[in-house]
Amino acid sequence: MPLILSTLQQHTLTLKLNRPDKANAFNRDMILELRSALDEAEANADVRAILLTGSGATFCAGQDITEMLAAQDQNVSYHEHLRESYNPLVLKIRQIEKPIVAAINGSVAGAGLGVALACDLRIAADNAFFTVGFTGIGLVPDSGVSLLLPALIGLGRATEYSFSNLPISAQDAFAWGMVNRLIPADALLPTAAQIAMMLAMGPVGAFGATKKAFNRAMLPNLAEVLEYEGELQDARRSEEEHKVGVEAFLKKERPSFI
Ligand code: T3D
Repeated sequence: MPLILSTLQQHTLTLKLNRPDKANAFNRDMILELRSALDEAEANADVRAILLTGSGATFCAGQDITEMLAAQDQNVSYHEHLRESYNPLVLKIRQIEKPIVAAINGSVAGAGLGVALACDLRIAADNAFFTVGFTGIGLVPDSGVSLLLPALIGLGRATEYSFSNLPISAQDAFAWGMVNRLIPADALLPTAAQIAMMLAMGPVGAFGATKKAFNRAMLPNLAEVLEYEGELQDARRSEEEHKVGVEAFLKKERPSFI
């Protein structure tokens, strides 16, 4: 079963994260498949807009925590993992000179939030939830979340929701500017596809140049921030808080950090 489902219609490539029984959490293979789908989309002149969404009831739960546990056992550096996985993925989403729309069909957390925030537009189902996620397992926001979240909702709210790890409702996300449109859940995909197809019919060269201008104006330090997140994440990796958070998640318990 492919981990990324892809369909091309009216110059719009829909990419669907496809691990619905795992809340579309990213494992290594899914990240690689998404990266190569984006590389192909970038090179294919027939693709003029990209729509990213999730299968089932969740957009994406971020890094697969069971895989993270295996990486712990094998002593794999989180910094190296980020360098090979989410950092190039987030940079690619920002660098592709074509509009990328995220259709957020349910909960989104962790690196899934980073990927959604890196997209150009976010169209969310009215029952979607946005959880920062990282601190819940004793980690630091990565995948660009430490730059993109405060840029979109302000430092105060970004700090509050990173610390509390409480979900942000779609309604608040819309009111705070993190989401461009709210759509009733059953109409999300057709509406988001229509928006992406309209963009595909537009001056895509100018859209690409606009992205470059916004990247330069608002996110000139994105690559450096991704590197720094990796450094911090590596330090968090060996902390007791991370162990406690992961164990609690796997046991479906509330972590006790004291
Ligand atoms: O180097 C590195 O890799 C470091 C990088 C880290 C990047 C990160 O992304 S860290 C953050 C990881 N993600 C999280 O902490 C989020 C954890 N998940 C959640 O908070 C919730 O699952 C959601 C808010 C995303 C969705 O909630 P809900 O109620 O819709 O679904 P659920 O019941 O919690 O999850 C459904 C299933 O997916 C469930 O499995 P089960 O019980 O049906 O067998 C759950 O365990 C599984 N699942 C959810 N998230 C993950 C996951 N399995 C593995 N990894 C997950 N992240």
